[in-house]
Amino acid sequence: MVQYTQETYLYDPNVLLKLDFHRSPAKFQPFISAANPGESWLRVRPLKDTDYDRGFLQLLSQLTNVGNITRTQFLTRFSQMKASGDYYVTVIEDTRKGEIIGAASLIIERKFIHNCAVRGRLEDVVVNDTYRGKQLGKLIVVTVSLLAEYLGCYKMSLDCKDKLIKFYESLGYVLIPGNSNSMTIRYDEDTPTLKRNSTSAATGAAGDAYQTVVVIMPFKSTFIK
Ligand code: 16G
Repeated sequence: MVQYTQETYLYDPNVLLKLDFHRSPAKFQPFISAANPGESWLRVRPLKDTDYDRGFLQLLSQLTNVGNITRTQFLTRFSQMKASGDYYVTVIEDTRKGEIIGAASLIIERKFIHNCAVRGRLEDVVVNDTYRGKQLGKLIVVTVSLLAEYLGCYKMSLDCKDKLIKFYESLGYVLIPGNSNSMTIRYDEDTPTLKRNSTSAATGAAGDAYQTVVVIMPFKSTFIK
């Protein structure tokens, strides 16, 4: 384990304490929030530069292919995200073990439309499946969804597998009739140059189709200019 003299958050952790979980249509039983996640040993917080040593990447590998990322690569990407100010990678830590057990990212996209609005994208949602029954999937998604609203996004959207539509619907996301398609073109991940040698539309296996689900924010703030 590497010893750090100082740790850096990706974004200000205090913002998470300002979120009003009563605004979410999600039903928490019992009621929990980012500030009070239900167990004294659970902590909802922004990603830290030290989370390389807390199993963050191993957790992401429960979602998709992560690759062998070195500490330097991780820290470089972390710095780029922090400098941009538009990445809100949020995690749940089991502080007893110093291990990241849940994660979700809000990415802010800056637009010209809607009076130079900002929109949110919900990405890379994953919860360690050995922590089932603690509402942590709901907790991490609601946290970043409320964060998107707090930051002034006019909408937040996500791509998910069909089997997850019910879950996201219970948190306020809707399939917009006539406008719920997610289309993808996949590029060769092994080609590190801009010149790609393979471009093919991803069709996915039957029953594995992706849907776009959107939540429209009930109010707008002007937090992000
Ligand atoms: C899902 C995730 C997306 C992630 C992708 C990885 C959510 C809401 N959606 O679509 O964020 O990046 O899976 O799959 O978490 P890929 O490796 O096929 O891109």
